[in-house]
Amino acid sequence: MQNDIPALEITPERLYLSRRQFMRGAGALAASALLTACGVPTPTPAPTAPPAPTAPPAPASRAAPPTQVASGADELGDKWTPFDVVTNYNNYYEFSLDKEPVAQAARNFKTTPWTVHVGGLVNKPRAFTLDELLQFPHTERIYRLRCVEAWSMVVPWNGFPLAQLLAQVEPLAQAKYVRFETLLDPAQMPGQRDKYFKWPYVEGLRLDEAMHDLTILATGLYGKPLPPQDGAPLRLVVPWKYGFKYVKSIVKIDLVEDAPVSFWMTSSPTEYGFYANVNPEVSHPRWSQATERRIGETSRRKTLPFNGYAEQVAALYQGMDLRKFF
Ligand SMILES: Nc1nc2c(c(=O)[nH]1)N[C@H]1C(S)=C(S)[C@@H](COP(=O)(O)O)O[C@H]1N2
Ligand SMILES: [Mo]
Repeated sequence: MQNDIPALEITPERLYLSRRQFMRGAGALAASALLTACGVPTPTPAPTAPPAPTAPPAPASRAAPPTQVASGADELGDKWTPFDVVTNYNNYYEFSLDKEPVAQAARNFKTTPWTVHVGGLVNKPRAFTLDELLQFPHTERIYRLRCVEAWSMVVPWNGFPLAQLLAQVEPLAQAKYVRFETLLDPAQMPGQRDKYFKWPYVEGLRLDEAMHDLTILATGLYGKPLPPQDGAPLRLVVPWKYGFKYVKSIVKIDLVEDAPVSFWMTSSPTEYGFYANVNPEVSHPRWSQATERRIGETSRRKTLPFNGYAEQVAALYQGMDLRKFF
């Protein structure tokens, strides 16, 4: 099925990075110096009571996945990307810098037992087992996923709002951001032996972004438990941001005072910012973000501001210069 996927029109990250890796020997890489230039403003207050979920609860059961994979469309009328594509075209640098080999490389990834430690600036720090996480009331969310590499998919996720988890630990008033960490286990994740990157993968959100009802922790897709290649057993989904914010196989969530420095900000600080809101008007330094290729389609489509979720989230950024805070 790999043949169904047209080649990327842009330079894949790995080619660029391997070039950089080559240049590093010549002392051409001075990455970290720019990190302090990433100023982050004081967050706006968190929105009040998020709207009730629209879809009926659809827990990703551990037992007997359905044999029939249903299909549908998002609210714009665009079809779900086929299950086989969603689960075979993956970005997951812990397993491979190429997309197609990830599923095979991750197939034996151990997701039980699994514990997620939630702490930092909270009243009630606590460890959640996977079974406890699966007990949060789940919903199905049909979301567009727009990768910074300018391709996109439509994915039917199963999960629960991150806000519900955060409510249980009771963030303190000083908590302004949420920091997420992927499992660090080079024995299982061969990519983590690559010294070019600083492991584990880290991502972050402003607290009000984290509390927004669109932000979910996914435990499944297509009504099945999340496959390892898609971030099992638990990954973040923030549909108005570029896909690299969707940190996979989360083991640690901390409420913090300062903006976390993400994996991609560390790896390539001039190219990847903290916010990473989908924005057709702000080009990546190496390509335009004005259009995208929906996987399975031949012609390109226009990229929508905030990936089509502007109505729900634009208010979070009122008064901010989104060219500066990219
Ligand atoms: N831990 C971890 N999380 C990650 C990545 C990664 O390399 N490692 N890649 C990100 C990127 S760039 C994208 S586009 C999405 C892809 O999610 P998918 O493979 O489920 O489509 O995962 C994100 N989460
Ligand atoms: Mo991505």
